[in-house]
Amino acid sequence: MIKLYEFAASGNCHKVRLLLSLLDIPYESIMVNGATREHKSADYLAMNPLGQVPVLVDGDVVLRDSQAILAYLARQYGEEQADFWLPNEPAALAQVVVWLATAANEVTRGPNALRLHHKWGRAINLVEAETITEQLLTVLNQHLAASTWLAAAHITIADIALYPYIALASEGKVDLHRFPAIVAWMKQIQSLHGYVSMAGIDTY
Ligand SMILES: N[C@@H](CCC(=O)N[C@@H](CS)C(=O)NCC(=O)O)C(=O)O
Repeated sequence: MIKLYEFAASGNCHKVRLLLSLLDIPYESIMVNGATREHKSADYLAMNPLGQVPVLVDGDVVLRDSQAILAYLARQYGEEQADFWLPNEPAALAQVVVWLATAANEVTRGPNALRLHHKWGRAINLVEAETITEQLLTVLNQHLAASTWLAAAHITIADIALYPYIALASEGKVDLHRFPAIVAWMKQIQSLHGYVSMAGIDTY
């Protein structure tokens, strides 16, 4: 059975949980003990030398990085049409990668950083994180005002990759009600069959 090494409060882990649930894939959740720094132990570093969650283990496949894990699950388990969650067509594939890169960069340096600061007291460059967040949410809202989903005419792993830290933004003192198209997008994700939430995500 697939094993997911994770922290309960991690949005990066939640995107993996969400796709596993939407695809109805059974898995074993292994909670890594952050308090004892289990993610920096030799055994854990053998799976992920960066010492981060999530890590997914599926037989011989050992994967770090939430974006990479989404891509793997999409191709390995994604419904009858293998290219539904991660399109094959070059332009559509590139659009998905645009948003996966945004999840790894602007989302991490913006809303994710603000949440780390306001929820757990992490020292960050507050002005920079607020500026990145404002620009990101403005661009995202404009994009979603014109398209129902981020990268295709249907949901893809791009939507899953962005969703958790956007939906958790209020924990970083960000008011999403100024961005109606983002709220509508979160609402449609929350209405999907198999949707799972996590502590800190409001219901829209
Ligand atoms: N790019 C990685 C980032 C993973 C990451 O930053 N994980 C955090 C939790 S959300 C972590 O393990 N932090 C502990 C540490 O870096 O020591 C991904 O998308 O999975």
